[in-house]
Amino acid sequence: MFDDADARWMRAALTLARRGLGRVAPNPAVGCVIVKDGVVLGRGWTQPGGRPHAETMALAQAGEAARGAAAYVTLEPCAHHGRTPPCADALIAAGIARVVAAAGDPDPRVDGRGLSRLRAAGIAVATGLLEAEAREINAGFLTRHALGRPWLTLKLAGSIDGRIATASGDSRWITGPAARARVHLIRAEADAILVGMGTLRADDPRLDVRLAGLEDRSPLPVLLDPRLSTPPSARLLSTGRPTLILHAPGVDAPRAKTLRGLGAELVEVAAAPGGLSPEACLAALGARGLTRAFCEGGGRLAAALIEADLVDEIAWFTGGAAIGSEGMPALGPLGLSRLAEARRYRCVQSARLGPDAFSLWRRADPT
Ligand code: AOF
Ligand code: ZN
Repeated sequence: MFDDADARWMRAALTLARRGLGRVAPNPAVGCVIVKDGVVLGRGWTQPGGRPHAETMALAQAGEAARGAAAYVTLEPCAHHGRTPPCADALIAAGIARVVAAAGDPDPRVDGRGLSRLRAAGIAVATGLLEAEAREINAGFLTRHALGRPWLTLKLAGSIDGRIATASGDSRWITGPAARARVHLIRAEADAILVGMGTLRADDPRLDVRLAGLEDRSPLPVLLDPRLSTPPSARLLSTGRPTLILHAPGVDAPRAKTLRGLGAELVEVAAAPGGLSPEACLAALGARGLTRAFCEGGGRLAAALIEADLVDEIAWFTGGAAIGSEGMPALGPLGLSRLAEARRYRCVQSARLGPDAFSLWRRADPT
């Protein structure tokens, strides 16, 4: 059904799709390439804010030449009337002869209708080419549709012995510039970045993207602040970017007013022993349309998310310092007595970044 050229064009479409990550929520990041006689006539990807869709952009580039061409799309073209007419109709109107789609769209407004509309119009339709790669790019969109919460990547950065700071809290820097640049790249592809109060107090972070050319890709900062104890002087509140603060019921009203006055958006979520309910926090982010969340600490929040089995992926950065057992551990207590009870992750990627190491771990399927 597919030949080498099909795979090559779909790979190009997947590369274009990635450009949208972190800027298109709640929409998926889709890529589209329009090809005729081995020549690319149009390239498109979902635009910031989620519209125009990838197909619209690629068709506009191809113009009249699209007649008789093939379209490679990383997701089934949409079939619903949103802010613009359906992409399936646009492909039909442009005279596209063949559509190759990598994956289906679970949005109930689409869900097979895009492809059947194309088939009904006499277009040759093939699906499933590089589907795993496409699903990987849209893990956020798919997770939100399936579970009502964003895909969650947890960052852990520690010493050679898994400590994130010395006993006195000194943590700058365990990893070097190359590892920290990679963290900023992950931030750039996230819709939201989560931290707990321990990290806010210890680091007073800005949680933005400080990579040349990607400064406008900073995700929405989300503070998990049960009792609304964020100090009004927090650097995060003076960046001019919106900040979301999740808090427990029954917080101090004047404090809420002060934080709102500084531009923060406050959302109440259910409490749980020791803080906020991790499930309720992620559900609140999903309800707000966020599809990709990146948690940057600290150890207690990380442990709570792992315990609730909400962590889809762990980005683990190791620096070469040996800190010793007085140092602060990467994870707070998990209360395990038997290893059989431990959450398991499997390594799917690893790389050396300067003198440091990076590895990516995915939730292991239950055995
Ligand atoms: C496509 N190409 O590039 C994207 C699609 O709010 P709307 O009207 O933009 O519709 C959002 C839905 O459209 C989204 O849930 C998903 O089903 C689809 N996204 N479809 O054909 C694209 N981003
Ligand atoms: Zn569309």
